[in-house]
Order: sequence, then structure tokens, then C-alpha cells
Amino acid sequence: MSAEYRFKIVMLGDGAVGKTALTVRFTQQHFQSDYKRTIGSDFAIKKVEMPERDATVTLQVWDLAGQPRFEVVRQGFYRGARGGLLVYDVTRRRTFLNIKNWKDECFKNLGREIPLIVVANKVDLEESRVVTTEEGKEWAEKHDHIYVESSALTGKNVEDAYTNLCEVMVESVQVD
Ligand code: G3D
Ligand code: MG
Repeated sequence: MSAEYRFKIVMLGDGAVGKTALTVRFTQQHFQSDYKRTIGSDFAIKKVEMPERDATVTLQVWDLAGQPRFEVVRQGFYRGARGGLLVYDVTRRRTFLNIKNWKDECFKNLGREIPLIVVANKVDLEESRVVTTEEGKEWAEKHDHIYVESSALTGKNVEDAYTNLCEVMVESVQVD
């Protein structure tokens, strides 16, 4: 019997780091559900096959549009999330420094911790890169996160970011 999981995950990170670009690239979808757009978040669906685990994961990928002012919007965004991608832009140091705040806000809203993957995005922009691989990796390892370098533009490692998260989420269910 193969296992089926459904997980809501959240895209975390500052504006313009590539959260939407990564999600669109991964799901090959344009965002659905207009009524959610009005409250500032959207989601896309993607089925991930995990043959080694004999499992199928249906991901509901939530993406917060901008920085909604209303706390209630953010609560709805986080509610029920089982994992997330902490995304920063390797060409802007501030976005790297801010992933800690996104992580804190996420755990505070949920009242518990969930698996998060650190995603260093825009690695195609080599000339303007300011956050090194070593720095990103060191922070991720220190805080027990898997580290992935991606480019939503070229598609590099985009799938890896999400499938790594699936692995960790499935594992955490099996431990529970
Ligand atoms: P957000 O959803 O986190 O706010 P977006 O970010 O996905 O809207 O991306 C912001 C801008 O960065 C977009 O450019 C997008 O095309 C670009 N971008 C996203 N990922 C990458 C990447 O990996 N490499 C490069 N070079 N650019 C990327 P525009 O010009 O459309 O605003
Ligand atoms: Mg966006």
C-alpha cells in the first residue's frame, strides 16, 4: 500500500527574492483562487511522487503577496502549514539577514516548529552575488536546515528545494 500525504507549505522571505517565480516554475501553474488574492495570499497545487518511499505527496504551496498589514491575514497564511521554504536573494544581504525574522514569525504564528529549507535564490546572477555559499550553508547548518542554491530563472535546483522539504516532512510524520 502506498502512502498519500497532503501538506500545506509556505513560501517565506522578503519581497522580490523569487518566492512566486520559484513556485510558478515548480508547479507550472499560474496562481489560483481569486478570493484569496484579495486577502493577500494564493496557493498552487503540485503532486510529488516519492518512489523510494512508496509515497505520493500533494503539496499546497502558499505564497503571501506583499506584506499584508493585517495580522489576521498572516494567521490564515500560516494556519495548518507543515513546512516551508525560507528564501533569500544572494544579491541582497538584507534578505539573507531577514530569513531569521521570517522563521521566528512563522513559528510564533503557528505556536510550534515545522521543517524549513533554506533556499539561496538567484545564483545565476554571479557577478552581483554578495552572500556566499559558505555563509548560507553555515547559517542553515547551525539552525538544522537543509541548504539549497537555486535559480528560478534557469530552473537550477528548484525541484530539489521542494522535494527535500517533502522528504523532511514525510520523515517527521513517520517519527510522530
Ligand atoms: P517574490 O514573489 O518573492 O516577491 P518574485 O519575488 O518571484 O516576484 O521575483 C522578483 C523578481 O526577481 C522578478 O523580476 C523575477 O523574475 C526575478 N527573479 C526571481 N527569481 C530569480 C532568479 O533565480 N534569477 C533571476 N535573475 N531573477 C529572478 P521582475 O523583473 O519580474 O520583477
Ligand atoms: Mg510574490
